Amino acid sequence: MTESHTPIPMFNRPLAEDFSDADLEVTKPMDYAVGIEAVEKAMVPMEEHLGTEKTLKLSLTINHKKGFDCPSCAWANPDHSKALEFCENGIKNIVWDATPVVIEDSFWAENSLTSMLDKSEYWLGLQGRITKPMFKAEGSDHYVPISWDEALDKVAQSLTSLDSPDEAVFYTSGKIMNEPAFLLQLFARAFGTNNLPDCSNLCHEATGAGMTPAIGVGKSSVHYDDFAWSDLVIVMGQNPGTNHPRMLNALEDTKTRGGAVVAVNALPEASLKRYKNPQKVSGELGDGIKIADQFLQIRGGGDHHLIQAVAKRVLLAEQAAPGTVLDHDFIQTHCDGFEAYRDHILAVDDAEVLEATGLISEEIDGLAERYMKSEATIITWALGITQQKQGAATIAEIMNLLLLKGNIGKKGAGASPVRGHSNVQGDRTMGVWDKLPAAFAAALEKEFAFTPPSENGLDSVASMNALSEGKVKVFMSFAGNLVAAMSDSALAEDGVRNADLSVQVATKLNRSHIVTGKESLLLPVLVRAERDEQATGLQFVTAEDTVCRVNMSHGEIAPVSPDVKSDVWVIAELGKRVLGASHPRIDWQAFEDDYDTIRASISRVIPGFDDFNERIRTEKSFVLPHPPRDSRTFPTASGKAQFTLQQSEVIDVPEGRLLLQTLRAHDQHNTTIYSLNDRYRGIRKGRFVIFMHADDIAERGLVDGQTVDVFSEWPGEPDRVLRGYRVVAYPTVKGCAAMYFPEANVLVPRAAIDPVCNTPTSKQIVIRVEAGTQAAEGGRPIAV
Ligand SMILES: Nc1nc2c(c(=O)[nH]1)N[C@H]1C(S)=C(S)[C@@H](COP(=O)(O)OP(=O)(O)OC[C@H]3O[C@@H](n4cnc5c(=O)[nH]c(N)nc54)[C@H](O)[C@@H]3O)O[C@H]1N2
Ligand SMILES: Nc1nc2c(c(=O)[nH]1)N[C@H]1C(S)=C(S)[C@@H](COP(=O)(O)OP(=O)(O)OC[C@H]3O[C@@H](n4cnc5c(=O)[nH]c(N)nc54)[C@H](O)[C@@H]3O)O[C@H]1N2
Ligand code: SF4
Ligand SMILES: [Mo]
Repeated sequence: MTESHTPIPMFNRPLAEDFSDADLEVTKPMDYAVGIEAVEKAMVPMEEHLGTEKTLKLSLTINHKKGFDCPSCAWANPDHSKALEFCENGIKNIVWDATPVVIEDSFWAENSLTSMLDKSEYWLGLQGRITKPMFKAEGSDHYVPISWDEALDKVAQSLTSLDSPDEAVFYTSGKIMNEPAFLLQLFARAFGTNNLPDCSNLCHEATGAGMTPAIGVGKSSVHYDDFAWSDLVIVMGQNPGTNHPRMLNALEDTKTRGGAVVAVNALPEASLKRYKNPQKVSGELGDGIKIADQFLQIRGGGDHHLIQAVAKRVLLAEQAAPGTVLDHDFIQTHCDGFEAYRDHILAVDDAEVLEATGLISEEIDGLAERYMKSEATIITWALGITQQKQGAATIAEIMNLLLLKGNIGKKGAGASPVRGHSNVQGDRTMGVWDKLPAAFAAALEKEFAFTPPSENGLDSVASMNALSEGKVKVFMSFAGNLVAAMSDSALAEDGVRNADLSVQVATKLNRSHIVTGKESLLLPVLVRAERDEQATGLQFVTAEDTVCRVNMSHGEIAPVSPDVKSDVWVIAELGKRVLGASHPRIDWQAFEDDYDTIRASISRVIPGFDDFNERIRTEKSFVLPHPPRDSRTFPTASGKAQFTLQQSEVIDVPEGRLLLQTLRAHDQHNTTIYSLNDRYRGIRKGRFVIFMHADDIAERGLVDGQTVDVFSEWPGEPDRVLRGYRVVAYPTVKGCAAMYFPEANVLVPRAAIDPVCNTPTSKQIVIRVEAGTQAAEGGRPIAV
């Protein structure tokens, strides 16, 4: 295998040589997901790129008790694993990470930062692994190599010379594991700040905000096996075939045991129709299995009204035949607030529901019938629900509906948010949060003998706003790409340029490495598949999946370079330099040498991790306690599950405008673009497309395939524009359009947030589409 900095496209044969959208191909969307070709799509490039030996080693150890945790999504392993526990998109992530292609020194000399501003995320990622710490001096347009010692001394010096610890911000994504996450929050708090924004703020923040007031816990209340025992699974605002592919196995289990699946989505996603399980003969050779027994194609942002309308039908049926519909025992024994909730829901305006959802009454009747008949219902959701102005309110409403029939703490039933990054849930459990609950603060104080700051820190949106205002001097990021992932990315870029120092701890190049503070450091770390050797030997780390199971993970292959360190090592080295003298009870050297010492501290600080080291070694994985799930105990203020009253709101879309959602293509992981294809939606070799309903295209005097400009509007602000997009006629709801994230973040106004949890409303943007004159240029669309 050659090592060079020539980009080697991995999943896109024939290649999109010039990285432009000139060759875009559009075909009919598919009506099934996965199948044997999905495995081929992943395995052939894996073998070509990594060789047979690495391919075998990685594919047999991914998601296995003695192997490593898939770095892609947070979907759970079944309680009883099969020989092969991976999917096409997990493999893509691993090949992307474990590539032998590295960035050579000549690359940095040849490519100035300014010249790379024109490049796409796809191009940046294809350059290969970062293998050396790099430094960009103030006024310079190039990164140059720097030693680890010098790099870490620079960070330490910048941090210790700040006027206040709150001038520093430490961003993380859920790509980092429990052990580094625990150390990162410890470092920030011992340093004196709760400025710990994370990708959750942009993702599932609404889930915690909606669930916690209802049941006292903001995490999934189901076990993996509950899917098999469920009578009804309602999948809302989620595209499992692309973003959680092995969830289709769990839905197949539901169907096989006689349960039903209802999908609620703005788009007719292929995986919600049929699933061909590549590990079953019927999946490989036959038609596979039908997934959704009922599909509700909902208008963007209409889910809150839908849930209220279902609840109203349930309550009316109960009134008509008292004692036959609701779970009265559960409501009486375990819940508070039922009467007020009932009166509130009975007043729901039916006409408003139809307007907001775009559904017909019979469709809602059908779902309500299914819900009433089901003895055990699971509701799952993802970003179609959370990235809305009413995100937290909708989730609170989902909890109300579940409580009506006692669907919490019952076999086959529950609330199941399906999270994003593989360890995003674990990072929050480890305390990565801009808020610091009092009990967590007290436990940190007891363990490490310092008083953590009590005032809330900055979340992601607030951090970016503070950067724009020049209030953040040091911006440090682990495993993220915030300038691309953040709403109003043009504003985000200007903000980061205000920082004195930006520090990116990362594996491969992304936009946030090119758009920097005055000084900038790029610090290369191991990927999950690589072995992590420290002073006491080989280390392992842990991650928590979306159903609260903590899994062990050890890397299998040799690191790409000896200069690539672990996330733990980077934080511990910084800890020694910045806090070594002032915080003697924090033994950074011990943490760095032996990760068992980190887990020992976690077991004393965080409930549910008792005997962490022993249990993870003997059991390899264990499920964290969840009082509502385990014993119908509700850690709310009242000690009961709480019905809450949520106000619904119909989104105002002015005449002639459309409601835009921004979403993922099949060949991307967030801001990492594996190829320019989106197979299930029929898109090849291009990303600068806008999916629109045929009538919306015609009404604007446009034609399918035409080049357009897309403007987003926000009261009192100038329009944001992306030019040079291609119109694709697509079966969306009329009035609703879709474009790919992260490019479309140029259009998301910074002020567009869910007021409850400050999450950008990335699925709810008012836009105007006009005939365009310019084509997209090079790797990037033209943003004005
Ligand atoms: N391969 C791959 N896997 C991933 C990721 C990835 O980028 N690539 N990202 C990871 C991360 S961090 C996350 S958070 C998850 C994201 O997983 P998803 O939430 O599945 O991600 P999106 O692509 O944003 O898709 C959102 C879905 O919501 C639907 N939708 C949009 N608006 C509405 C609405 O108003 N109502 C309803 N009911 N539906 C709506 C869209 O049509 C789409 O199907 O995936 C994780 N897994
Ligand atoms: N418009 C719009 N915006 C969105 C969304 C949307 O749907 N629409 N989705 C939002 C969501 S759900 C999320 S989660 C965010 C995602 O935003 P982020 O989490 O900030 O972005 P990622 O693209 O996941 O960051 C990946 C980078 O992590 C680095 N990396 C990979 N593995 C490791 C590792 O093990 N250690 C370290 N230190 N670095 C590593 C690589 O360099 C890679 O470039 O975007 C959000 N933004
Ligand atoms: S479903 Fe998610 S965690 Fe599982 S193998 Fe696929 S990408 Fe990895
Ligand atoms: Mo996410």
